[in-house]
Amino acid sequence: MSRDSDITINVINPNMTETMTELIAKAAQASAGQRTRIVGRTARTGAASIEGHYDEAIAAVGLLREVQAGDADGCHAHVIACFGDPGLLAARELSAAPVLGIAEAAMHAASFVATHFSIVTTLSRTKVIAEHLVRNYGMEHHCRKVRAVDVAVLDLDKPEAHVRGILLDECRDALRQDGIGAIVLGCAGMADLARDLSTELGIPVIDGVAAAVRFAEALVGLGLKTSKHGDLAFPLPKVRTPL
Ligand code: 5HY
Repeated sequence: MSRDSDITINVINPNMTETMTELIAKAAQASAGQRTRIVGRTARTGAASIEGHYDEAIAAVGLLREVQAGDADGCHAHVIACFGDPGLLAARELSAAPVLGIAEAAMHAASFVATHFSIVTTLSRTKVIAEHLVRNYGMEHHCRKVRAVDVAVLDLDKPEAHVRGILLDECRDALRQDGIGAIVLGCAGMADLARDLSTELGIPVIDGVAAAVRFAEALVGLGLKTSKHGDLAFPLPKVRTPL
């Protein structure tokens, strides 16, 4: 694929809330290059929002179904737009196209622009999921702390939740206390707040949706695809219930 041809990126919201997919797709298209078309997809099975291990487990099949649909439509890369990166490795098995999780992308972007960062996520109960990912991605050296604002995922876009103010206060505490140079936002539903918070705080505030879209473009531009040698080879043929 030559560097300047059109590409299509399949941006999947693994929860079942269409309004959240609209916010995510808008943020993705706003951060994408001129020749990139974003296709936003919403899981049709699973949970209205993903706020724990159980939600992640039941969301995975719905996510994989949308990866399959994106491949059938010839998309060049997939983005899993949920901060737990649910089903990431299974999606990489299923598809030859690059698959980016927004948590992994955001952490790597943060590590390129700051030696240390903190993550600010939604509910306290999901902090452990982000902490597991920090270890899985080898980010323990860079990530100083995972914080939570205890606002539910589906309340993030409610004006009465005062999310911007609450996030700003938590980010300011992180700046004062954690010895960091950047903040990673821990939910796809915060994608539209990153630029404004970054301007207000004067530090990089990273939204994983934008980071994943840009990294996906770079991988496609490099002509890189998911390796089909080893653990990410296509699933072995066997009897399975269809996705
Ligand atoms: C997300 N949940 O990005 C995660 C955020 C979280 O439905 N979309 C969700 O709290 O883990």
